[in-house]
Amino acid sequence: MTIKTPRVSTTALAALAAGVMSLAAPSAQAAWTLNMTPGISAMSREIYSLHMLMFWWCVGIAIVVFGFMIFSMVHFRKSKGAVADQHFLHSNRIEIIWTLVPVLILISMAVPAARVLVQTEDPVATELSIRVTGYQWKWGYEYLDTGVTILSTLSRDSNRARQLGSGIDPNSVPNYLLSVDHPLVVPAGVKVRVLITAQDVIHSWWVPALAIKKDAIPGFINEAWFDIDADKTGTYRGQCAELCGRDHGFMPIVLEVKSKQDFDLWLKKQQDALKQPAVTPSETTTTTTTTSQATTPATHVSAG
Ligand SMILES: [Cu+2]
Repeated sequence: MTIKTPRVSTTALAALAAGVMSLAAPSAQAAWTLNMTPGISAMSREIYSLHMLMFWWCVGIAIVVFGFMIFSMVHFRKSKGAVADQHFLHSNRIEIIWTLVPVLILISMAVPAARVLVQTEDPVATELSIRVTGYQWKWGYEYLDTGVTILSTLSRDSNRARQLGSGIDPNSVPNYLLSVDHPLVVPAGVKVRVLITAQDVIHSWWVPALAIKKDAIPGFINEAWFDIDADKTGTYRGQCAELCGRDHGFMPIVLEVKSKQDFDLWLKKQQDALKQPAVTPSETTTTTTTTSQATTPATHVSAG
């Protein structure tokens, strides 16, 4: 007993010290992003500001209400000889005040919230439309009127590491479960409309940097839009935010934001690739049939 007790407390102390040290380390603190991100567009910043406004309203209300409660409980406690006030219970003035104050608070919250909500639902004057389709368990992106489509699946590294008994340390995989084979490429400084739907079950397309989280429902099309700041090119990540089945955790979203010029070049390249008579399976078959008399079909097929 006497040996065990100090051993446990030493372990606990060591754990506590490690915890405190990790909290104090700047790198660990950087990972502690508990709040929403202000995002990469004017709209996401609007939503962030609205969120902060509501947050500070809640903090203020909590301080006033709990402060009043705690003060009353301590100051007017029975042990100090406090007696319940009978007049306070039916005071018209106080009842009017505690009805009016919350009404005013609610109005002051509803007005900016409604303004932002109307803005988020206004996809007019968009230059580009992308249809986002959720599948079990990947995302499909179609650049409308361009013929370009992308199927975005969990990256090979993450997929291998996630397998039971893979023996791969997930910490060794960069952006584990947050990387894909083909990211969604979008232009910065262009108003883009996304039409979100699903093929099988309900998914949800969530990209925190855009402040967009919309359900993808089979048979329905949900609309959202974004206009990324011209200087915010780079890679941003999101996830499916609706429990959609066994592999729900394995259908991340990766957004590659390019400048308008780079995006146009990329799109053109994709379209050119579509136009090119690539070596298609049907072509291989033709080659195979024409050369079948030369008794070399096997090599042709494998080469194709
Ligand atoms: Cu999903």
